[in-house]
Amino acid sequence: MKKFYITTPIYYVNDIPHIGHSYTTIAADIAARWKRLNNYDVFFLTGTDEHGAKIAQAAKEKGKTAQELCDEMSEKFKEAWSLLNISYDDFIRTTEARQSKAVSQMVQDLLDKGFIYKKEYSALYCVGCERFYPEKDLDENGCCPFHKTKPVLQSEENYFFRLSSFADKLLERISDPNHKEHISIRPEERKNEIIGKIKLGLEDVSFSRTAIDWGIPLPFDKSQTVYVWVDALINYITAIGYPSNQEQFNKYWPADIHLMAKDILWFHSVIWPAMLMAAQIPTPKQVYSHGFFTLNGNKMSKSLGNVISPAQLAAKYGVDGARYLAVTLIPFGPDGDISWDALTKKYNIDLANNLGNLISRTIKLAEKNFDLKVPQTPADLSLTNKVAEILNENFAPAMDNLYLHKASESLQNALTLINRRIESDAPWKLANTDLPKLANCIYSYLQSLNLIAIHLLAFMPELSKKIWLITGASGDIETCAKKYFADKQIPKEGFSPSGAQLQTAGILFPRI
Ligand code: ME8
Repeated sequence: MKKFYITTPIYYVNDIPHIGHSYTTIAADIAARWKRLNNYDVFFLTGTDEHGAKIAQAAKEKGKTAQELCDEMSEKFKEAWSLLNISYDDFIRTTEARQSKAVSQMVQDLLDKGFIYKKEYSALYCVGCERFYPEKDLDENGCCPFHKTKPVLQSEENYFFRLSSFADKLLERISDPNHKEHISIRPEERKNEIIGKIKLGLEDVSFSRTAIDWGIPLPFDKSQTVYVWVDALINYITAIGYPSNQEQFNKYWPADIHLMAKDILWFHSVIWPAMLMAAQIPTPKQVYSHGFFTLNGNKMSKSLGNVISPAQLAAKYGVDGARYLAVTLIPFGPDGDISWDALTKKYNIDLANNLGNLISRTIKLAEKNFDLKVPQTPADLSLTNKVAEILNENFAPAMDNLYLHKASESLQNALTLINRRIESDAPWKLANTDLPKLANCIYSYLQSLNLIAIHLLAFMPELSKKIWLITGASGDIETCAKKYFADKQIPKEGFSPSGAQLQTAGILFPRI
């Protein structure tokens, strides 16, 4: 069995989860579910980033200890992911003992191998990003490009990591797809940005802090804590067993996809692989930076009061509706803008009209004319085969490349094909004129809907199961989906055998 290890960033616990965190996590969940349906042994990791100045400051402002804040907020992330039906295999917190053990081991190893040294340093620090900024990387007002705040000058004696020695090796691995340890950075534009930046030269990076005590102490100098980003990146190997569970570590490492937005691509595609190379650990196979979105043209922020929470999304569109809409509204890759209006429009078109109406029309016809049963008719899979053709050609490749918007486009094309067929069949006229033809039509719509449900499963796990039941399909949907994705064979009698009991659908997607 092939393995697939996918990670989300571990999110800062200074604030509650919002639609930005949900976006990455839902996308990773869909990728993980898709791979499981394709018979991969999947490990899907998410978690929370709990050390550093930002968290210590937030705790102070809220009148709590840092640990109290971390305990409370990591629960909020878990609650959000439980609400959104996120099927993670592990949720890691950087304040756990397994993390401090792994971080200490890795940092000591890097020191022993000669990649860490001490030096006096003075530079501008953005607490929001938890990083130093060279002046050239600030915007025209001298502010951090992400937080729009002025970084503060910090002078410390820190331990440094010899990042500068890895420029050539990184360029080789990133640029050459035939390199045996190729690091694929996606999308292409982001890869080119990273290559361009590495070519400008890499400076060594600070690896520790003296002024921040909310962190993991350096094993070889307890007066300093490990820099929060170093701590955070190591989570990806801690969770699968580094350094003690070698067997599990070897099973899942290297990561197949580290998923995130562009704000933190540099850490994942440059600093993290360099740390791994220094420690002689294989580098990740792919670093995927999806788009960073704005809301009605604005950055989401508490002060603007425009933050959308996972609960608000789920309350408006249902959990499965929220999952589908969040990741398919804008193309997955480039930056984009989202709004409640655009989400609702897509909900009404894709889900209420194209899918919801199709199901309710089909079930009503069967209820009225065939006693709410799959009609008795010779198995005719011609329509279903056409639906399969569209999906085979476009859906699977889109999913494999994480083009989630393209996958949804292909589903919508398949639904349009079925809806057009209904329009041309005009089955509502057949009840009095041609009952065998009506039986054939309803049978065809039901089989096609089953195929749609199988393909929607990674996006909408609960609603797909419901559609499967409503349409009288036999067997467990996940087992049938796995079998279908393995051999692409629709069962001879269809998924819903003639005579099977259907269920009244109600309104699955009420129009908003
Ligand atoms: O950076 N659009 O955590 P973080 C798209 N702890 N994605 C968004 C988004 C938006 N507007 N806003 C947030 C950290 N995200 C570190 C990570 S990993 C070793 C350490 C998502 O809480 C996106 O995935 O600031 C982005 O990269 C991440 O949240 C940043 O989360």
